[in-house]
Amino acid sequence: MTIPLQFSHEVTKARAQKTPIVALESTIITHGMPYPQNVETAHRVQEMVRKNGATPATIAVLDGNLHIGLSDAQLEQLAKAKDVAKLSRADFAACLASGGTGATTVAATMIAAHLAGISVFATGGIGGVHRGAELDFDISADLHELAKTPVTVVAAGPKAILDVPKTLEVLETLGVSVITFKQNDIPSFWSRHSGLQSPLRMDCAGEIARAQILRMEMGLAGGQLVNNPIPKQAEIPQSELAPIIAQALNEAREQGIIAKSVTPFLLGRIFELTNGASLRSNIALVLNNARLAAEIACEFGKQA
Ligand code: PSU
Ligand code: MN
Repeated sequence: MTIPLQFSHEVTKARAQKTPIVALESTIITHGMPYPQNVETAHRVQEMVRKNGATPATIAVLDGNLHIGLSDAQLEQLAKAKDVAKLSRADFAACLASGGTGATTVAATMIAAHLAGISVFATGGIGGVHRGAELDFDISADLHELAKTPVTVVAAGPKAILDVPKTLEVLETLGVSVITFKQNDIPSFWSRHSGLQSPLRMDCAGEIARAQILRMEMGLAGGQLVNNPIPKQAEIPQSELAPIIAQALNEAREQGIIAKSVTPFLLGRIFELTNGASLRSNIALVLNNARLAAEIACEFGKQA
């Protein structure tokens, strides 16, 4: 039996010509942003990757096929679809087996990227240790995937809805390289700063690619998390967001939201409570991450 992989035209061409490719996830499209901003953003992110010298490969499962790169029509269909599964390591293969349709989270996108020979992946923010995880054990499978799969993930830091110090502790335990781009402290998604010291700092894309290549040559499993701070003009200061996040978290608790629904619920409520400002920031940071990921992918091409 073989994995039902389908490559888009442009990804097929990039593979044949061995030019840089950047993987992009699809949960941010189906569960992270409302329509039509989700599909508009997906197009802009793909364009940003192309403009910076790489080919975008948006990843999703459509009718039991694992797509590496989506056509415009497939992207539109996914962005509008309701009841799309949110796939992670646990349910990825089952979705393929049952002919289902699912969006890939950071964890599932890393798995797919690795299968397709793609070393770099751009997203918004990774999942992590949720606040109160000592009671409900809600720790994103994204963290374990970073420990296992050799892909460099460019994000804007752990989402501020999480317990960021605990997320950093788990990443350290799992041996994941946590690198912040061009600053000393960890960015926290909608805000540039968290005040928490980043374990590592790098200032150039070439060094980031080299560290991943050396990691693989040394036989160290797993990838790297690159935290790329949101551009200054697009950030929402932490002090402004803190009460809104607290309210969204309270509502989630009161309404008994659990498991996979927690992150989409919180992102949706924060969007409403900030009158859409959180979405504008989210779009700006994803674009910024796509640019850096393309630069890193180009460096992989030169060094590998
Ligand atoms: N980044 C965003 N929006 C999102 C996500 C990331 O800007 O919706 C998604 C990613 O797919 C990530 C997932 O893997 O949220 C984490 O979900 P959970 O906390 O349930 O593991
Ligand atoms: Mn979770």
